[in-house]
Amino acid sequence: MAAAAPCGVAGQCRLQLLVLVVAAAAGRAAAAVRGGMLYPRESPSRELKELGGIWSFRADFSPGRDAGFEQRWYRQPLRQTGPVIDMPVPASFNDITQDPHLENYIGWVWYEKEVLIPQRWLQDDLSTRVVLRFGSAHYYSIVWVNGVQVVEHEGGHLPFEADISRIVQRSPGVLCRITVALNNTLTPHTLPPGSIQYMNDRTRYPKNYFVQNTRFDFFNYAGIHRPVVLYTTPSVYIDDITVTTTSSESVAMVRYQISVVGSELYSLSLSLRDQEGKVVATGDGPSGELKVPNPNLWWPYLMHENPGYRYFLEVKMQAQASGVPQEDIYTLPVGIRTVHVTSTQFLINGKPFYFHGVNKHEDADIRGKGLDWALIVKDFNLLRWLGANSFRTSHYPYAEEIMDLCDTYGIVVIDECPGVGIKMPESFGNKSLQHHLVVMEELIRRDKNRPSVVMWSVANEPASELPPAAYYFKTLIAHTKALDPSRPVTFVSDTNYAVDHGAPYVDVICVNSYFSWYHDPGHLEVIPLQLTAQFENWYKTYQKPIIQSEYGADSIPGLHSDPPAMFSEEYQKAMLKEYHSVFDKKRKEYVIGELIWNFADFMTDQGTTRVLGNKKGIFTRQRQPKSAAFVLRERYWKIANESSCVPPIINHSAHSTSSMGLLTT
Ligand code: GCB
Repeated sequence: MAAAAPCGVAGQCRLQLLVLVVAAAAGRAAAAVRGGMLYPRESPSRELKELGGIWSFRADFSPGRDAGFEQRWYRQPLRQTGPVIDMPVPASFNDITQDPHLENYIGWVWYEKEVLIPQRWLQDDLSTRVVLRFGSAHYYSIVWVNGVQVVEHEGGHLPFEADISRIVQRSPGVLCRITVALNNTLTPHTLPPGSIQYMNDRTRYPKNYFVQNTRFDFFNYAGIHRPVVLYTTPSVYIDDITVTTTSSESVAMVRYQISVVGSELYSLSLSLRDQEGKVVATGDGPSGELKVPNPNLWWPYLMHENPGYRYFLEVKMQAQASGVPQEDIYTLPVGIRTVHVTSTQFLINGKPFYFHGVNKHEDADIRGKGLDWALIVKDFNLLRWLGANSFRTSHYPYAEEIMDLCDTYGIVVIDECPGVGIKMPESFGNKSLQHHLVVMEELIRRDKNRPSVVMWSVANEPASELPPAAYYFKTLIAHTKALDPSRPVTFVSDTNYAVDHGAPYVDVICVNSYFSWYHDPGHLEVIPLQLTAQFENWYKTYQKPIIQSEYGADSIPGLHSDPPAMFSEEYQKAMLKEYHSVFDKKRKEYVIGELIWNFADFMTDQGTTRVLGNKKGIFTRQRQPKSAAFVLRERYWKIANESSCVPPIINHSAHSTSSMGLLTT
């Protein structure tokens, strides 16, 4: 990625101007995260207002990219400080215009929206709390409301919010101005890491020329990627709920812990309802256990005729605040399920689970990484058509709206944090580690109650052969386990088994390999030998179950070659078949999953190995199947048929779309 240089002074100064704020913030962010981050849901005590749509937007092309701060653009409407364009939210800003400078822009961009706050939210003088919440914004965000800074957040892919009650209550009836400054600069200490490189050779590059280098293989889309909402709670409110579940055949226990903010004097009552609305258990107080006789367990898709069963935990809080009674109600969906790992198996509800699924990206034409309901539902339909029971959120946490559907449909998730491309030695230092710990805290805080999430992945393909990786992953994985003892932890490795310093600390070995592609390109015949050796070496060394967490080949749809040649649809299919024959032997032993790289073609930086992006999708970026999709579909349904104890749900007809309706009910 290249851009016009930000400032006309020495390189070092330019680097500082651009990166300073992000780097300083990375240092500050080392504190543990505080409070809950419940998904905003309406209830009798909570209202919600979506702020999606058109926002005003300006990229700061000034020398140094810092005009917005120097001129304090947040103090008045953005249109008064210069030209603005319309920008959709949620969406990445990169592909919205025809301007290549904006597509490849690095630095600060500014968003603004003026919103009318409902009068009733402001009437009763601070007994209503008004919260401004961002589902995610990439990468570093500073938010002002009516010119007052309300929150600063480092990192894309995870939510952040601010209580803005006092600010909006100061000026009822007038438009409330929300201004966001967003910086997509990556440093060696951000997640993912990156670096700015200034090209000072004036015979080869124009003055002040720089590029942002990254070591990951997807386009560094930026913008307000997920929904922005305003929601209310009473001033005494349910801040967080943590639920864990255990079960035996005839009874399940739902253990809960609730935190309330705003008063010490409150009471809590809980009722757990089934899908018919019948109360199956009740409780009270901030922690305890609910006993559920004859529970309906949460089962993965294709493992049960009724996958994704969720109860609804209604938490009711009553309190007095300054003599005024307050009530808050929050309803949390709860799936009852257990997860265990043995040396050869991954057990969900005590039964062996085989991951037959995909790796995805949040990526599409025009909107980039912006949330898009039509795309989300289409993807779930394709996943179920494929017979996929799982995916990994490669290489960052996905939208909460996606995670909700995983819970609902029973799609099992390996939940990955944005620890991708950690290759530079300096990215293994304390500063990076501290930030990584915080990101895991934020991720677990957000997704801890999701039954679909069965394992955390703390990184993808780090340089785990470097000696500092040992301490780094030991600390990171121990921290993750301390935060959530109920789930196994992994990271995804492409390092040789003999020199991987992180692998001793994981519960499941996740390994990526591209035999016949990046290694021995064009030589499909090497796959059986090399893949067998890969599995045997890892198992011999660690005696832990193994997931083939990536394998794949690029294919250009419509490009044909027989005998199969690289980039043709035939080659992608042939590669799959070679891999599958080894999986079929090893899944009888300790291989517990296979996740194709990738579900769909996706955008990357430009480069000699990328043809308008990465083409390893089994679907195109527009979600049309390549030939490989049919190979995988046949295989996944076959595996599901073999292992399922419930024949009717997997009795699909190969090409019928109406069968999908049956499958999902
Ligand atoms: C990998 C990476 C993934 C890439 C993929 C590829 O190992 O984990 O992010 O996109 O290979 O296609 O090169």
